[in-house]
Amino acid sequence: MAPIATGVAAANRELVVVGVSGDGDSLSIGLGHLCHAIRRNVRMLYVIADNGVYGLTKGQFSASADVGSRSRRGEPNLLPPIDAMLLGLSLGATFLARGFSGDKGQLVPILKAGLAHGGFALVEVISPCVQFNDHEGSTKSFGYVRQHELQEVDADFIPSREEIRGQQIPGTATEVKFHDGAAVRFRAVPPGYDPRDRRAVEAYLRDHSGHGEIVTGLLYLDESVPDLHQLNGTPEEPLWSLPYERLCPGAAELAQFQARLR
Ligand SMILES: Cc1ncc(C[n+]2csc(CCOP(=O)(O)OP(=O)(O)O)c2C)c(N)n1
Ligand SMILES: [Mg+2]
Repeated sequence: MAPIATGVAAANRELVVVGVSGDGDSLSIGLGHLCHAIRRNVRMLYVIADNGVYGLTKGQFSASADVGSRSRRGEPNLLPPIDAMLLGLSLGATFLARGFSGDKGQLVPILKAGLAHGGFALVEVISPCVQFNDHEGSTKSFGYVRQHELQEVDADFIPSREEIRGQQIPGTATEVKFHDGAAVRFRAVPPGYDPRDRRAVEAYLRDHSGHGEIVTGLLYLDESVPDLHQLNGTPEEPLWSLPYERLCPGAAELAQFQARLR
């Protein structure tokens, strides 16, 4: 997604560019692409729906999986996670935020702020996978349904459960329980937290990572960095609207250019 979004954004300043990706796409398979979109400060909102697995390909660990976290089959993940926020900080990202898919109260303003940011806004949304419910003994597990279903149409099955919601209180940890008893602890940044103090932000994130809590909120903001358009001097008008005469320098210009290379 990132290279396509970068091209779209570079070619047309008038578009509002929003890209939605996964943790596998962003932190494993497409990590290089994400890194360079951050470096270029592409004017876009980049949302990572982070569930810690490659959901589409049946639940292998992604690079955001925590050490010791177990797969559906029970194997533990042994590799250390890549923290998208710390990654962003180290690459010079200008807007970093983390939210929880079950806490709209916090997430909606974060997404609005990301859309208003004049550069690359990275929002990681912790989005627990519905397959948490896919355990032995459940009559809504994939296995149970496969055994009992009458296959009339070729469709997959997602068990339906009550929506899980949680409201975070700034500065405190909020525990969110899942239907299978698993829990995730979120910590919204405390009042007075300064998202412009890069060193303090990094120290805060490092202090809180690895203790079973997920720090959320607008974590880092820098509005002083030029975006891709300022850095590359892209034209004000969308590329598609430029007339042929402006896009093509002409034969004489080309001959002059080639002469310089001889
Ligand atoms: C370059 C490349 N490698 C591998 C794949 C195969 N593939 C398709 S989806 C996927 C996992 C995506 O995981 P994630 O981004 O976390 O999305 P989720 O399904 O969890 O929402 C993989 C490995 C691919 N599409 N492209
Ligand atoms: Mg995923």
